[in-house]
Amino acid sequence: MTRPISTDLVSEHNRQQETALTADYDALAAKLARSDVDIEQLTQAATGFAVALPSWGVGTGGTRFARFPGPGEPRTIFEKLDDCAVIQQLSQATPTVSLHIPWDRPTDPAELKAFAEDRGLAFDAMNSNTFQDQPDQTQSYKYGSLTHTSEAVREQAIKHNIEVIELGKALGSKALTVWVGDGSNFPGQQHFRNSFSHYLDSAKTIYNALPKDWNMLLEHKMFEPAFYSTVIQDWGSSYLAAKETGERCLSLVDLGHHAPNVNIEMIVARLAQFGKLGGFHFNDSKYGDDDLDSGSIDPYQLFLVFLELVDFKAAEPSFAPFYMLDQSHNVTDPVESLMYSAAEVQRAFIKASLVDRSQLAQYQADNDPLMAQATLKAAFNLDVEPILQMARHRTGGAIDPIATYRKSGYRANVAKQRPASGGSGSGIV
Ligand code: PSV
Ligand code: MN
Repeated sequence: MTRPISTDLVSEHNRQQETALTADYDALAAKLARSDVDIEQLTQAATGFAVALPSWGVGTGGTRFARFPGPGEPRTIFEKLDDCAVIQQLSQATPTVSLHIPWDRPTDPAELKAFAEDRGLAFDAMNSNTFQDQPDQTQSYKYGSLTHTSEAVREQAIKHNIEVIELGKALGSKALTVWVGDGSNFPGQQHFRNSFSHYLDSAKTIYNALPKDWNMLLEHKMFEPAFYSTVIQDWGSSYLAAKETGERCLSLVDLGHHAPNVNIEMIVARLAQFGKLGGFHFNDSKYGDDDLDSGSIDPYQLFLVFLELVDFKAAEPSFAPFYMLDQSHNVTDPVESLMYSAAEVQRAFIKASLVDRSQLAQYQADNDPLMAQATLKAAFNLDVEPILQMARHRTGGAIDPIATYRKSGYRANVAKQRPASGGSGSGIV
């Protein structure tokens, strides 16, 4: 297997931190044992935890005002996978990559699959893109795609989604994520019911092309690029569409795609309860779809989302939503941001797993709000870093991924091989 970072360097770095880690881990184990919690079970849970990397997240992002390219940005899907391999090697929490087509369209899927496998990577959900026009297409998505008033445009968008499924089959993916920017900028511009009906028809046609062991994930988003109305703007529309489309069609929650102050964890609980929660795009935000690093603004919200996920998984052991990061790294090294973010998501999961459920249930039954929330806080306030560090250490990752990455000089090395990608124009990701 190709290891982008010298394993000697990783071992050396880990050796320097081993004594401190053992002391911290033992102290945490003793503390947890006093509450009858076995630290080893949590470390195993952390080891089994995985969140997919967005292929588009390893390049520097931008806003609609500007993009400030970083050094050594990946230029091809192969270089993107090289960066993903670094993230996986050091963090051990990101064994899969979510591709975006046509941005990542491979000329030879078998070659790409082998390239990924050689780096310890596999492919997660495939993303279609009908929110941009491509040079080779005949119809424009300016006024929509799957919901367009013109049948020819809808057909083109459906065909693209089916092509993405075919590519995904060759790559070993098991899901298609559909996000459309379709909507309107003016009251009266679009007939709400007709555009939703078009969406349902298009979604069903795509669903019919889905392999039996695949899921179709519908991603809602309140606004942008459409600023008055969006066809799949909220979890209600997403739920309705998923329910109409078919059993394996589920909703995907991107944490940045809701109105400010919306109770996202409750949306998660609702979708789960009715069997329609299919996946996540993790990120964080302060204002809108900011695509900031997971857990950087509101780690408590992330914890509360995982509280619902852990609770539902305990009730329904077969529950296995797709976890993906979807972030835009405008001012950081994307490799560092993704390693850090993966650990933040993993941390939220471990803290949620720590919550004393029977105690919480008792406080809920007794209508004791103060102690109910204190039960959550007891888990949230606990520093579980030694568990994450130990999980990485035992699986060949880095106890401190960021420090090890910086020491490796990876970014400076690839900067020599990858000339700066042109321009500082605006850039969505
Ligand atoms: C839309 O804002 C979105 O969250 C969708 O997941 C897209 O696939 C992705 O961002 C594109 O950057
Ligand atoms: Mn997203």
